[in-house]
Amino acid sequence: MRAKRASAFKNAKGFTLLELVIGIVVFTISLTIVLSLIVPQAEQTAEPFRQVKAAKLGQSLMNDILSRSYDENSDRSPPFETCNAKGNCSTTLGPEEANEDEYDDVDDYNGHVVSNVGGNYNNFSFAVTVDYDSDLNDSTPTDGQTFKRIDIAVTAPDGQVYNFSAYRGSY
Ligand SMILES: [Ca+2]
Ligand SMILES: [Ca+2]
Repeated sequence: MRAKRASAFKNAKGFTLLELVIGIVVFTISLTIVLSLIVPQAEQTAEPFRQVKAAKLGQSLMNDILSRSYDENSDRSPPFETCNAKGNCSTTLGPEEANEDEYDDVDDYNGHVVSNVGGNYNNFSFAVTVDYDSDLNDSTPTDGQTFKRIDIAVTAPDGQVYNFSAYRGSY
């Protein structure tokens, strides 16, 4: 009985080192192929999510900017006279205030850049430009002082840029 068991053990062969190495190589190659198929699909799944986030960020920024007055020289209290009526609209567009918290007219955001919004929008960045565009035609800016065009370029973490534009009239 003991002799029979010893003989059975002797006949049971394991894997040789060469077989093991070949097995590992084959496994590695198949894993690489499977991963190369899955990873791009995972990227594509994240794309609409980033687009929605960029749209939300762009829209909320635009709402915030549009809530400011048309111009530094437009009245923000009664009698609410516009700079056009007074004939003193800003000729240089940009902030008159030192801090963003104090921005009070739309063109204060001209040249405003945030390299990382942070929080829910980590690694999202944006840049704002504001210009006079009174015939509502982007190809001919700085043509009268009755409309300002606000452009926001939001850059997602993957480098994709989303552009948002709006006009603010003098009222
Ligand atoms: Ca201002
Ligand atoms: Ca200003």
